[in-house]
Amino acid sequence: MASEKTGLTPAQKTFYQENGYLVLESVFSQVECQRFVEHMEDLHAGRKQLEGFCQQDKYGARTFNQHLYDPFVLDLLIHPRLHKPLADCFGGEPEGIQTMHFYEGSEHPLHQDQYYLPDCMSAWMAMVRVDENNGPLIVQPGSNRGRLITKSDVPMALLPGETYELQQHNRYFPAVKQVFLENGTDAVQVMVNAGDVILFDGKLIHGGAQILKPGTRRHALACHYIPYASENWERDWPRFSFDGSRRIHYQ
Ligand SMILES: O=C(O)CCC(=O)C(=O)O
Repeated sequence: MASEKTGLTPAQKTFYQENGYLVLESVFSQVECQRFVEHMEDLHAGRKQLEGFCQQDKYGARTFNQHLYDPFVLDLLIHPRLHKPLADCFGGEPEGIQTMHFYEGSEHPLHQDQYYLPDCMSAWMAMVRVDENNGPLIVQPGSNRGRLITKSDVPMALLPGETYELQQHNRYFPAVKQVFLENGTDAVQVMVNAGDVILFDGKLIHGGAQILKPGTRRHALACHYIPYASENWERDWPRFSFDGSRRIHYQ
């Protein structure tokens, strides 16, 4: 298991910079993963009550920003074993800003997280084995060095009669697909074991791959971060430091 003192090796840093992602193996133990899965299943089944708990039926059953009301998830967002690897990727201090727990694969079309959260990167924590059966992450290696579609390219403002979902499907996802084609390289599926963490750059083109066995559980916690120094934050949610402190800081 990774230690709290371990940052990235020079080879890992180079891989991350070139490819835009990196798998850290066995960051969490099997016992830690199992405890988390049980927690999420207990909440899902109503065996455990937690004020604020709710699930969205969007890109597979998922929860959004659970760390704001669940200390279990907050502890993972700012877990000491992730501090140094994230700081190495950013080249500076990270702050946790968002979490999404996925009960199942998302089949989310290809996108770039920095469209939604400028300056961000992710630590995607697999709590069970994730492979082609339950819908792994699919990434285009090196697309972190290509073009980023921003809100200037595809405004978030809705057209008359348009929903957010239509804005995404008709205007945003096609724009990303265009960049994917321009980049001209293949996408790869990233298979990981329970306890592994995929670090990835917010410019990386990625999504949820096809699920071969629909209905299979795929517990994964996607945690998002921005550099502490980032002024590029326009939401009124708290930003969490790894020492547990939080601040409301936005433009
Ligand atoms: O977990 C997935 O299937 C997709 C996750 C994702 O796209 C994200 O975290 O931005």
